[in-house]
Amino acid sequence: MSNIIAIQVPDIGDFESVEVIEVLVKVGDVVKAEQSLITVESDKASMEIPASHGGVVKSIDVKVGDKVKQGSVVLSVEASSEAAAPALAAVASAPATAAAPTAPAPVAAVSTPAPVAAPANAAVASAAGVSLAAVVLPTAGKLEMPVSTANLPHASPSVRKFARELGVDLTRITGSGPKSRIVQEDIQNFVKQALAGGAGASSQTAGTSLGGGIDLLPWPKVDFTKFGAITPQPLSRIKKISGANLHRNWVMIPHVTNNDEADITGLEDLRVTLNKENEKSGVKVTMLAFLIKAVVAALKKFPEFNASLDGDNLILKQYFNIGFAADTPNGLVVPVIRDADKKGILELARESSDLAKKARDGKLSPGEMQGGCFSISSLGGIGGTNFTPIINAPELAILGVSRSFMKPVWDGKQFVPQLTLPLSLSYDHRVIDGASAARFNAYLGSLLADFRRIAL
Ligand code: CAO
Repeated sequence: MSNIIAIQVPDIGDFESVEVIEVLVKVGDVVKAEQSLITVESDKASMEIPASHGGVVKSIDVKVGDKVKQGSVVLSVEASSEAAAPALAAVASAPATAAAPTAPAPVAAVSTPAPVAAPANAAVASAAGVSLAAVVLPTAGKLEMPVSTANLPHASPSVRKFARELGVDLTRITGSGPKSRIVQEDIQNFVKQALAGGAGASSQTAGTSLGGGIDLLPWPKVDFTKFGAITPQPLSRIKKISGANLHRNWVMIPHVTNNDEADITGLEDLRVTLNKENEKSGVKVTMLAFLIKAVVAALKKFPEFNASLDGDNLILKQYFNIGFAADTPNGLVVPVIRDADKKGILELARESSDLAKKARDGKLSPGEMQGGCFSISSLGGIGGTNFTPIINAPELAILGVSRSFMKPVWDGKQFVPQLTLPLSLSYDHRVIDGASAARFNAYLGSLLADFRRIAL
């Protein structure tokens, strides 16, 4: 024996009529007593209207946007005689066949239990001054205004519950519903974004909740033609690849840059002399070759710089492959000089020059850009005083070199001219401390100031 029960909106307190903003069930659903059926919203609060009885939903009498008040029929359920009692367990165990149509039965009009409320907006929530628990706990009798002293986002109780189940902090979400209300889809999108962002970041995000994700505003959409003529130009293949890598590295690695200066007065004299002596060899000795040699010596002294992070492990490398940024017409590439520790200055100069030419001609093989331990980005031939080079993951540091300049230095008796090379060392602060970076950079400077130290 079953009967049809029309479930009505109960006493909702001082509210004359409220708008239906969500219908949470559909025809054919088996609902339990106390289960939320619809969410309604006044200008002050949103609340869920729960079922007074369990059963199978036979018809739904409201839709989103309708105005309802106390006594409005929300929907009808067909309840068996046992299920008609508002006992949650009885309905929960009702067989699926309960959904089968039966002969028309008398319709009994009943009101639902007291609604469950949530604040319509933060201002109301904080004005109410009650505890946040009221948002989700059923209240007896009339609607009580829920609350919190904090700014609560605008979302219905069911959406709040959904967010709680997923551990999502609603204050991080911008609602796409009417009056910026957060709807279930906003939470699903937020979780999707967080998962997509976290997928490539396993070691970095380990132990971080979704609340620790990067929650950025959407990229500005501007119709540039409103302001003048434009010419769209696709990014080169190299720019697309290097851009994505640079972006990941910049976002995922906590960069700090230590700036220092090296006295290269003597080294530049040596370089010029060597080039004069080697004029016929066809190999031009570059500052880059000296830098590679000095960097290898510094990496030997500070092994944590010649390493990569793998989860909680530091992978210390026993080899010394040094990459250098090469500017090409199509964008930035980083060829790698392998086993730089086993090569002399002339060999390093020749190899870096060959690799830079190959890079500019677009002829580098993938293997020639792999296996680097540390990179150097030299803008010295172009200009600048200092800059922040972006670490080439999974390396832990990169040396940026700017244009050398003459500066007067006091030697105790007089000012003497000093050719000075700016060194900008960016390092991964998860592994390398500021003091270690300062020591590495200062040591590198001391090697460049007196290259004989490399032999020590
Ligand atoms: N200070 C002053 N002059 C410098 C210098 C410095 N730090 N470094 C190089 N120079 C001079 C050279 O002596 C050379 O002068 P001459 O022609 O009179 O001999 C001139 O600048 C050109 O040098 P170069 O840059 O061609 O040669 P290099 O070996 O120093 O560098 C390479 C080679 C591949 C690093 C360079 O060509 C290059 O591509 N640099 C750009 C790297 C880049 O884009 N970095 C940014 C990446 S984003 O972080």
